[in-house]
Amino acid sequence: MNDREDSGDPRNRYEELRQNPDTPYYDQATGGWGSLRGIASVLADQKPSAGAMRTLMRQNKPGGHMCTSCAWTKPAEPHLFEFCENGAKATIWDLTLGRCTPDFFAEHTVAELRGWSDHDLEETGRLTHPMRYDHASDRYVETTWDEAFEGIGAGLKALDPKGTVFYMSGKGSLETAYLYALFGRLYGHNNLPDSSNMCHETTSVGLKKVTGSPVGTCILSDFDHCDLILFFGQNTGSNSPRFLHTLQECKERGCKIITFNPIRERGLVEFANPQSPVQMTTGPTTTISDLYLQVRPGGDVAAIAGVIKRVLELEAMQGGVLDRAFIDENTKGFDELATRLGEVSWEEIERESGLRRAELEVVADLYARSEKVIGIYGMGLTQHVHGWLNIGMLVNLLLLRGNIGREGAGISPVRGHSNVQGQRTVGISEKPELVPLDKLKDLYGFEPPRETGRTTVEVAEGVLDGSVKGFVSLGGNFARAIPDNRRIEAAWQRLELNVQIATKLNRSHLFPGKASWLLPCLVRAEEDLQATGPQAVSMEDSLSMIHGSLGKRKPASPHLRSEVAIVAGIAKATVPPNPKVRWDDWVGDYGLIRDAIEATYPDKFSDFNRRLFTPGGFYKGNAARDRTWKTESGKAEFTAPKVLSSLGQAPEGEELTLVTLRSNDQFNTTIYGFRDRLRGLDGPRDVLLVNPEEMARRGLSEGQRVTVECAVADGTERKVAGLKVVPYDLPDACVAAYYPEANPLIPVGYHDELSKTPAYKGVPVRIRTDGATP
Ligand SMILES: Nc1nc2c(c(=O)[nH]1)N[C@H]1C(S)=C(S)[C@@H](COP(=O)(O)OP(=O)(O)OC[C@H]3O[C@@H](n4cnc5c(=O)[nH]c(N)nc54)[C@H](O)[C@@H]3O)O[C@H]1N2
Ligand SMILES: Nc1nc2c(c(=O)[nH]1)N[C@H]1C(S)=C(S)[C@@H](COP(=O)(O)OP(=O)(O)OC[C@H]3O[C@@H](n4cnc5c(=O)[nH]c(N)nc54)[C@H](O)[C@@H]3O)O[C@H]1N2
Ligand SMILES: [Mo]
Repeated sequence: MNDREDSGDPRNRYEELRQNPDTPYYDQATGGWGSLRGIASVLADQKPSAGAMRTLMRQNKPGGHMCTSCAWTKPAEPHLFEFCENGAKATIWDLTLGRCTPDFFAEHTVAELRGWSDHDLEETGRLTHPMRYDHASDRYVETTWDEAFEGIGAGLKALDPKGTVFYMSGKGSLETAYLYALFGRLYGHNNLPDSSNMCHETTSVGLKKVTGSPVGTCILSDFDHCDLILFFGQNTGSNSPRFLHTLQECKERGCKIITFNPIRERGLVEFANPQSPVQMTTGPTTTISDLYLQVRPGGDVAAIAGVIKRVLELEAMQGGVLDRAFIDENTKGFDELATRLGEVSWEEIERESGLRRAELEVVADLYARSEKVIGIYGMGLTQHVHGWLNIGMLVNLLLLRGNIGREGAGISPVRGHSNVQGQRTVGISEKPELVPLDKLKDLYGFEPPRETGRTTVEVAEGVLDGSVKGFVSLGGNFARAIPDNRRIEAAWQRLELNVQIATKLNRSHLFPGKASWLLPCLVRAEEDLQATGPQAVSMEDSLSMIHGSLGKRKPASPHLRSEVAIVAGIAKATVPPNPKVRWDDWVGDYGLIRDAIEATYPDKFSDFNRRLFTPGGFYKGNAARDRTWKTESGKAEFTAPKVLSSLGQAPEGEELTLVTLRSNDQFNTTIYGFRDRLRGLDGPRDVLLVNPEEMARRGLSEGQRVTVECAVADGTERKVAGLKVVPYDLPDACVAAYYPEANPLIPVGYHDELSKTPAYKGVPVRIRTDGATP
C-alpha cells in the first residue's frame, strides 16, 4: 500500500454515516450525501472483507484495477476517490465475505433455487469451486478443473460448431476476449456475440453505416472545449456517475446542456459533487441541464427532425448557419434530407415527439449559435426498432455544422460494461467481416470460418427452435437479460451442453442442459497469479482509451481460476494442438497475449506492453475523428428518415408504450437492493410507473395491482401480472417498469431492424385491471 492510499482513509466517514440516522440524505441532487449513504448501505449489507476500502482507493488509478462497473473513461489525473457510488457498490459486491460453496449446493436443488429472486441468488456470495450438474439429485456437485475441462472438451467435440455459441459479457479483459475469440474460430464458428448485442450493437452497425466508425469520435479533452452538449437517453447519475464530474466541469466553463429524456433523471437535472467539501456542506449544487425536454419514448427521430427543420429555416433566412464547405467535401445525401424534412409538418413533429415547436426551435437556435457541439446517447436511442435511425438523425444534426471530426465536437455514445467496446476491438463478433481473418490465418496457420455467426437475438431464437445445442457463457446472465426470457426459459434445458463461467450464482445457471458446468472465476480486483508472477489485464473504455488493470486482493477462494486460464483450459481440451497456438505460455504470461493482440492489430496496439499503464490510457484511434469516412460511399452519410418515430409499433387506442428501466440499485440483472434513490422510489421492484393524468384517464389508483400485456400480435400471449401502479412524472401514453422483471413482455423478434438490438425501450402494451388483485 502506498502513501496516497493511506491518506484520507474514508472508513471513519462511512461508519459515521451508517450509524447516524440523521445524516442528510437524498438532498435532491445526484451525488452528495445520498451517494455516500448509498455506498455505506452496501458496505453494511455486504460485509465486505477487511481492506475492501483500500481496494476501492486503488480503483481506476494507474497501477490499480479498473472498475468493473461502467465504461466511462479513467482520467490521467484521478481524484483521490476515482470511483462513484455505483462503482463502489460493484467492487464491494465482488468483495463480499459471502461464499456460495459446495455445501450450499448440497442443501438446495436447482428446482428450488429457481424460486429465488435475482437478488437472493447473488447474495449467497462468491462461487468457490468448479461445479457439475447432477441430474439424479438435481443439484450442482463439486468437480475438479481437470474433470471439467475434459468433460466440456468432449462435449464440444461431439457437437457441430455451427450449433454452438460462445457468448461473452462486456466485463472480461482484452486478453480473455482475444483468446476466447481465437478459440471460437479454431473450433469452427463465428457465433461470438457479446452483451453489446443487447445495447450498443445499434451503434456498431448504425454509426458505422453513416460515419464509417462503429464507436464514438470524442476523447476526454473534447469536453474541455465544447460549448453545447445534446444529451439523449442516457442515465448518467446511475449508469456512469463519474461522467457527471466532466459534465459539471463543462457547466462551470459555461457550456450548455440540453437533455432529451422521457424521465427527469436527477443526475441530469442537478449534481452535488461528493468529492467537493464545499458542495457537500454548503451547496450550491450544479444545474446540469439548461433545458430538459421530456420527449416521448421513440420520439427522438421527430424531435431531431424538428430541430433540423428549424436549422434549415435559419439558413434560408440568414445564411451562414450550415457548414457548406464541410457538407460539400465530406458528406453525401444532404439534398435528400432537406427535401424530406421540407415535406414533414410541424404537426407531425409535435405529435410524434410530444414536444412543442417552440421548444425545438430554442434547441435549433442554440445549436446554430454554438461552435462546438457534442451529441451523447445511451439506451434511449439504441434500444428501439428504428434505433439505427435515431443515431442517423443525431449524426444528421451534427454534420450540418461540421460537428464531427474536430476538437470539442463529435458523437459520443456512452457504452455499457467496462470493456464491452474493447471485446469487439479484439475479435468478439458474430460479423466475420469485422475481424482480420486473413491475419489470424497467417499467424496461426488455420482456415477461419467465414459464415456470419449469431447475434444474441438469434441465439435466443436458436435455443427456442433447438438449432442451438451448446452454449458457453463467459460472464453474464443471458437467460435473464434477453427479451421474452420467461418463454425461453424451459428451452434451455434441451441444450446438450451449457457452460457458465461466473463469479456469482444467477438465474441462467438454473436451467441446466444435458451436461452443465458452473465454473468460478477471479474478479478484476483480485490478484491473478500465474507461472511468471502476478498478471495484469487491460480494457478499452467508451472514449477508446486502453488501460491496464492490476488486481491485488487475495482471491475469494483458492480454487478460483482466471478467465484467461479457464478459456485456455477448455480450448486445450477441445481443439487439436497447434504449435503456434500457445495456450500454456499465454496463461503463464499475459504479456505474450498482448504481443499476439499487437501482432493481429498493429495499428491499434503498437507497443502494447510498454504502453499498458499509460496514465489515462492510450488512444486506439478513430478514422471518423480524422474525417476519414470508412462508409460505403467514402463520405459521411446523411439519412433521410422514412418514418418519424423509432417505435416499431406505435400504441393505438388504449395501448401505451412500455419503457424498461434500470434502477440506481442494480447492475443489469445484479440487484444490489431496492432503493432507486435518484428517482425517489423505494421498495419492491414490481411497479408500473404511470403519469397521474394517464392514471385518471384510465381510472387507475395509486397502489392498485394491474396486469400488463404485450400488444404485439405475433400469436404469443405475453403478460406480467401484479404490478403496482405508482404515479410518476412521465409523458402521456407511456409507462415504465424495471428490467429484468418486465422482460417477459418483450417479444424476442422485436428489435432494431439493422443490428437486432432488442427494442427494450419501446414496447406496445395494454393494462388490464380485471383479476389483477394479488
Ligand atoms: N449502476 C449501473 N451502471 C450501469 C449499468 C447498470 O445496470 N447499473 N449497466 C451498464 C450497461 S451494460 C449499460 S448498456 C449502460 C446503460 O446505461 P443507459 O444508456 O443510461 O441505459 P438505461 O438506464 O437503460 O436507460 C437510459 C435512459 O434512456 C431513457 N429513455 C428511454 N426511452 C427513451 C427514448 O425513447 N428516448 C430518449 N431520449 N430517452 C429514452 C430512460 O429514461 C433512461 O434515462 O449502463 C452501464 N452502467
Ligand atoms: N428489458 C431490458 N432488458 C435488458 C436491458 C434493458 O435496458 N432493458 N439491457 C440489456 C443490456 S444493455 C445488457 S448489457 C444485458 C446484460 O445483462 P446481464 O447479462 O445481467 O449482465 P452482466 O452484468 O454481465 O451479468 C451479471 C452476471 O455476470 C457474472 N459476473 C459478474 N462479474 C463477472 C466477471 O468478472 N467474470 C465473469 N465470468 N462473470 C461475472 C455474475 O455471475 C453476474 O450474475 O441486459 C440487457 N437486457
Ligand atoms: Mo449493456
